[in-house]
Amino acid sequence: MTRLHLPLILTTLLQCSTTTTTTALAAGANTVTREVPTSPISGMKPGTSGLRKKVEVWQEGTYVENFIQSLVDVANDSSGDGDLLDTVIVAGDGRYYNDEAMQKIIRVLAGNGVSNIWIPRFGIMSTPAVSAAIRRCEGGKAQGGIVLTASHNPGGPGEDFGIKYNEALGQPAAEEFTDALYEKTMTISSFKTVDSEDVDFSASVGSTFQITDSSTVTIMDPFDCYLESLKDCFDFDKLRQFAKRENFSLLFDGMHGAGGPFAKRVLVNEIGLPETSLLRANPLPDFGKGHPDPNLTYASDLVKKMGLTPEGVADPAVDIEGIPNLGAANDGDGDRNLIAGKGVFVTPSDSLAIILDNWEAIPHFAKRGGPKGAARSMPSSAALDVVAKARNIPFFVTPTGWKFFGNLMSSKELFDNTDYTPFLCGEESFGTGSDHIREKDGLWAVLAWMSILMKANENVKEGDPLVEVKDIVTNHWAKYGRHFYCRYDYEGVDSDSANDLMDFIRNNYVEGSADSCEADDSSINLVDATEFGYTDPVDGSKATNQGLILNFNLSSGDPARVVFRLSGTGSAGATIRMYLEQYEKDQSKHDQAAPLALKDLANRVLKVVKFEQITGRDAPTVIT
Ligand code: VG1
Ligand code: CO
Repeated sequence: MTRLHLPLILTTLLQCSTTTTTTALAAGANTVTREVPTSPISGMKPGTSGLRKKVEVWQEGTYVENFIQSLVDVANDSSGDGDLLDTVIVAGDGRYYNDEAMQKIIRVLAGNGVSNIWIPRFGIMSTPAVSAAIRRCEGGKAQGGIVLTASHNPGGPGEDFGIKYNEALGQPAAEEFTDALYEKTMTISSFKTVDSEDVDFSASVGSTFQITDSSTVTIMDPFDCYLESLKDCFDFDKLRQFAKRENFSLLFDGMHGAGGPFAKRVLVNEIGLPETSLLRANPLPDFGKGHPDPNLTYASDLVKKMGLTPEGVADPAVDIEGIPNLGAANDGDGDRNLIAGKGVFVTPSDSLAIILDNWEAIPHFAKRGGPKGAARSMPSSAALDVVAKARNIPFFVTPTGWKFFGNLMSSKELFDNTDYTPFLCGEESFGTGSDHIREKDGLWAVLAWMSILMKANENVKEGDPLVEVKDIVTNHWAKYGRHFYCRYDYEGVDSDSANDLMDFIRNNYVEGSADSCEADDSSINLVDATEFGYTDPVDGSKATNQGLILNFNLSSGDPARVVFRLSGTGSAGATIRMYLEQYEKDQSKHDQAAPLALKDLANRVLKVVKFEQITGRDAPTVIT
């Protein structure tokens, strides 16, 4: 099945232009293509989202060239109709090695005859902005985007670098593409490149660099097309008014990732919030030595400023008054989001469900009569399902990774199947988004929550106390029940032990029986266990081994669930993720901290799967 180069039949495309001025700067015109012999390098298998390795691995020899040549070959092969890769965006999240890798990529693309190479000014763009630019810039002319990021993984020497590819509709490359790419990396014998000079990424927008007779680099505006797509989703005029309200304030933590400049452009320049609303909005190659993952542990500054403890509950020692109404953070490439209110942390699974239930507040949905489809990744909580059922919205449960949402969102435009747009989807790992693009979108989530707050305060007079995030969340739980949720991550586990754990669960409880599990005095009983597999409802493609699900029964009669998965985004060893979820309909019990509410379930499941015995680990690295 070919997915590249299908005729674009998008109706909402805007003619965002990449060129405003054209200064032809000859950096190496007439440069002759060289074919350089190389040999396969093992381990270039993309994971959940692109290929991530230690930066030193990428720096070695022709690692970048081998990977990019293989990528170009697959893109060309998969076009099916001989329509070769012609227009490509290359952008990164600004992490260490960004610029050097980009220069190498430009040469390989030019060596392969790619005519138009679009580079954002300074080389930096968030992942959602790349997705928007592929879809909209110059009428959706780009056939793909090469994104240099390891997302939420730390950057700098000794840390991670990564590359992922987005296809013609702005969607992360499907498994079919990445599998073929991996195959190519195993058989590669040469790559094509040119000996051109470096391109100056700081040149003004619209500058063009002639790399060869047939290849040009154009410096593009990173913001325009993305901004247009957000303006289609939200009412910027009204948000600007709301931002002026005397008792409204917002705090956004860019974590020194690529999302910062976009937050500045959108929240400050467009919506009019003061610059003091931004923390760490300047991208840094090592993310200021931080871990650019917006969760309770790594976004600890913001969490504290929102009046929260590291467990995500209100800190009684903090006066709620001085706290911003809305707090948010992005990850390294700006596609994740953390949402908090005064003394309240909104779990990503709850955030998704609440956005669905409040679609009337978001013009992208409201002006088209509400969402026609919704989806969550399997390990995310069932909070979304409950709302979707109540509101009669078709919903889907997909494997982990944004690429699995792509077909659902493009069902009509790619396959002439059922139209599920407008579409809302998300993951427990702080990812939320809609069909305005084909990636999760950190800023979109911030504007969605600001829009929800704005609507909730429509009739609140200037100067009166505002309806807060906390009110919205607690009302939601009262209406639908609460899905207590948290995730334990065990990082740096020895790969064999991690596989042993999965095998133990699979052999004993999935293929064996839940009865083999000894009861104890906790009254938390294993009901059954399954392994998640997925058949894409749109194109029928299959994904297997997508996580082990253990279903429990609590003494209250409410269901509980624990999922085990191995991470596909790490660059060394294994990370075991354990996702805990427990439903509670009794409103009087909704006020507990999630990690506390889930403690008994955690203890029980760790015993059931003999966790410590098999992995040697007695505590998680991070609880989110
Ligand atoms: C993790 C998350 C997953 C997310 C992926 C990419 O994958 O669990 O939900 O889609 O990261 O997000 P894994 O395989 O490590 O669990 V990002 O913002 O790092 O591109
Ligand atoms: Co990311």
